[in-house]
Parts: sequence; C-alpha cells; structure tokens
Amino acid sequence: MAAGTRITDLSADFLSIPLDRPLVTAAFPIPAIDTALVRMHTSGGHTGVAWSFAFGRGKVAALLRLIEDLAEFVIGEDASHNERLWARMSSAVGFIGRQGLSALAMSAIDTACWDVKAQAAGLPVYRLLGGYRDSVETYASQGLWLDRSRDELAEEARSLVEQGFRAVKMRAGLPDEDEDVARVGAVREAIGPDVKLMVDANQAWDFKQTLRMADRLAPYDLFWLEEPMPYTWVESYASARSAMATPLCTGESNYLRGELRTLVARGAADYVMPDLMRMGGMTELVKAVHLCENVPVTPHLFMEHSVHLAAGLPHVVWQEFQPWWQPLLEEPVRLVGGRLEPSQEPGFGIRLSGEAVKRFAL
Ligand code: SMN
Ligand code: MG
Repeated sequence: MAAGTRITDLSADFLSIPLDRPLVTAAFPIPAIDTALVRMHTSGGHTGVAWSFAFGRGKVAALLRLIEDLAEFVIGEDASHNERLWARMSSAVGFIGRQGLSALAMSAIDTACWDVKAQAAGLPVYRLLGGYRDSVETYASQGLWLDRSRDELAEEARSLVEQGFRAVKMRAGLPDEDEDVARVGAVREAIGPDVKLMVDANQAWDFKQTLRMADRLAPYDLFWLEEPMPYTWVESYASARSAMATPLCTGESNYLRGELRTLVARGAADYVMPDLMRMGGMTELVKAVHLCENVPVTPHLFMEHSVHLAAGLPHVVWQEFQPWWQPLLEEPVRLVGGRLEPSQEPGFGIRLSGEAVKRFAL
C-alpha cells in the first residue's frame, strides 16, 4: 500500500444545516438539511469527504448508526479497492436490504473512498473517470418552491438569471392545476424565451393528469417535465413519454443500477436523473451511467461530488445546482457563465470549513 490509502479511521457526524426559509415541494416540506457527514482518514494522511442526508432527525440518527456499523467492514482496508469494499458493504446489508438507508450509508463511505483514491493518484476525480469536459451545464434548483406567490416566483426567477444561470427548475403539483399553469407562465415570462425551464411535479399527478398538464404547459417550452407520476409507475412513464412532446425526466427516487436499467429498457425517460446516495455511491453510479448509454443522464443534487461525474463522462449533462452544503465548504463551487467547473485539485477538491462543521453539529 505504497499510496498510503489504508483506511485508519472513519468519523460520521450529524450536521443540521438550517435553511433561510423552509422548502416546499409537492412531496414534503423541508425545514433544514440534516446530514450525515463522513470523513475517512488514511495511513497516508488523506481525508476523504462525502455525505448523505435525510429529512427528519430520527432518520439521520439511524443513518449514522448504520454508517458506523459499515465502517467496521472498511477500516484497515485499502480505500482504492472501492469495488472490493462496495461488495463487502453490500453483502453486510444483504439481510436488511440494499435500498433505503443501506444505500445511503454505503454511498457516503464509497464516495469517500473515491476521494481518497483520486487524492492518492494526484488527479481530480473527473479526470480519473474519463476527463470528457472541463465544465458542465447547470440549472438553478435552489428556488421557485411551491410556497412562493406568483410575484415572488417571477422575482426569484429574474434574480437567478441575473446571477448568471441559463436554466432554472421550478416546482409544480399544487392541488389547483390552473394555478400550476399560471405559475409556469409567470416564470417563463420573467426569464424570457432563451433561458431553459424545467418543471418538477414531485410525483403529484396521475397518468391522465400528466398528459393533460403536459398539454397545458406546452406553450411554455419546457426543457423537461420531472417526476410527474409516482416513480414506480414505469409503464405509465413509458406510455406518457410516447404521447408527450415534452421530454420526460425521472430517476432520482430509484435505487441502485438495476432500477435505472429498467427505466431505460422500458423507454420510460428522455433524461435519467440518478441520485448519488440512492445509487449507493460513486462506484455504482458510474455503472448506472454506462447502463443508460443511449439516454442522457443528469445527476440529482450532490453537485460537489456529481459535477465530477458529469465532467468525466460524455453523456452526463445538466448537473443540478443545489447549494445546500455550500455553507460547509472553505471555497464555494465554481460557477462560471452558467456552468459548473469541477475542482482541479486531487480528489473531489472539497475542503471543509472546520468552523462550519462545528457550528452545524448537533
Ligand atoms: C427535490 C429533491 C430533494 C428535495 C427536494 C426537492 C427535487 C429535485 O425533486 O429534483 O431537486
Ligand atoms: Mg426532482
């Protein structure tokens, strides 16, 4: 182990990162970003950093306990053997199931392994993965929530464009369809015809409603319509997709690569949106991307890590910009001309602020 990548210790900390204003989606309200932060230490002095999160402190407490349990399967091992360690962890959670909290716990540990591995290789992760591009298109996802009034939406959308974003995502899925349509109209008017607009309904609609809303929203030229129906309705997604002109995006709620392969095999999506933590970490996420070869992939959340995936591999596009974890970092992510640039430092280039970690610790 010349590279000093033997894992000597792994810490898991409970952080609660407050939001200025609770987020409201069709699925749930979100008062704070409760996070399980993993720091992996090695014999060579590397620190691998990754995190998973959940809404609700009890869930994050359970997640932390599971991470501590899985740490026993990796401490003393070499972080660069990420496939071996993923297989060990996967086998360790086999009895309780590999989805849900198991995937979330594995993800933080596995992704920290990639951070260590790339640091030891002296390369940013995106170059280790393939180094396809040096910057990635991104869309603003930090605003335009369901609790905003129409006027607030328009003002917020304009401010995002002023900040340099060339694409924005808003939420839909209110009980009143007319209001949803009017809100999309208000945002389109505020951003003008050239900025791209995505709409996320967070599984609020049924099949007929999805087709109806796709029709009613057609004048506003949506770049994609995201999760209109319950995410498990794969056949309905496939049927809706063939009946709709608007591109359909889903995948953030799916676990592990097999579920994404099913989405693609059934023709259920024009864009597949894998979530780093629901995939069980970078090792599995890379495989998922390759299984989705004929469909563009757009990573969900976790921009600090997933921007490296999007920069590294050719058909990964449109990294979501969601700054929830930015308060933890010494240096913000680089947003230049509406594009995200992965760090050129070895690893993911995530430098935690010790002061911020202390301040948000529970
Ligand atoms: C979303 C994900 C997680 C929490 C709130 C909203 C949304 C997205 O579905 O795609 O960003
Ligand atoms: Mg979504």
